Amino acid sequence: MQLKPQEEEILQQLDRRRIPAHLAIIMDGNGRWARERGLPRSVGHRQGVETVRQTVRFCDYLGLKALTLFAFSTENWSRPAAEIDFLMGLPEQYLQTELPELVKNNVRVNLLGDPERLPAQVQKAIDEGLSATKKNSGMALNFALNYGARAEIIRAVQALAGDLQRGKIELPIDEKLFDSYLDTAGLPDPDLLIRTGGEYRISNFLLWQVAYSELWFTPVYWPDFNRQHLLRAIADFQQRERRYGRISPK
Ligand code: V07
Repeated sequence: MQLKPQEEEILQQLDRRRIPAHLAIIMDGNGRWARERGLPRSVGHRQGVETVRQTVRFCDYLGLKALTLFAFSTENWSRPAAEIDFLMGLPEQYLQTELPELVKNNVRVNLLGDPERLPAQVQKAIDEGLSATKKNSGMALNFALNYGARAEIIRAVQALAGDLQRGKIELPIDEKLFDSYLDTAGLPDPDLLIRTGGEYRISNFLLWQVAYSELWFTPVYWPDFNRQHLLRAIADFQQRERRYGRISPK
């Protein structure tokens, strides 16, 4: 990958052995990016997809094990119908151009969230992406679509309660068992959560999984987020001391 000199410089300073295994991103600020340029929101979303393309490539290049992107929340259904229609075309558009490269690079696509409410066409496009990459053993690329963390937790509890009733599992219920019912089963928890767009909230994203994640916020709008920003986030992540509630060893 051809990097700019400034990018090379930050990369040199990183500890390549301490790249976060799992990065999660709340991709916010597309609408405001467009508005500030006098452009329709759809242009911001389209530019946002371009940032997704670049980010996925770069994370794979850096050797991340998992990348989770918050693409559409359960709350986003309250947006105008025309905007939702446009957004629902993006998964197919993205996969149409990127799937060959994802397959070639051994990336595995996953979906987080409840697929039931997604339009049939979106489900079909994503199913194709899932099946074309399901045997891949490289980076896990997770799209959270019609996702809400509380709804995910409730779905997990419902499935778990069902299995308990049918005698498929036994008490006690511990964290590991509960984890296996979440949409993120089998993935490590995110080491780092990035939110772009200047808001300082988790907004019902991966509530259980981010219990110990480092949080990194930036005012940069998602369409403007680039490799340099990502490298800075990782550099900051590596500067922080992760203690998981223990006291400092010093
Ligand atoms: C969406 C672009 C990124 C900024 C945030 C909102 C708009 C990629 C996908 C996607 C989803 C599933 C999939 C492949 C790609 C996507 C939506 C919105 C709804 F399998 N970007 N992106 N989906 N945006």
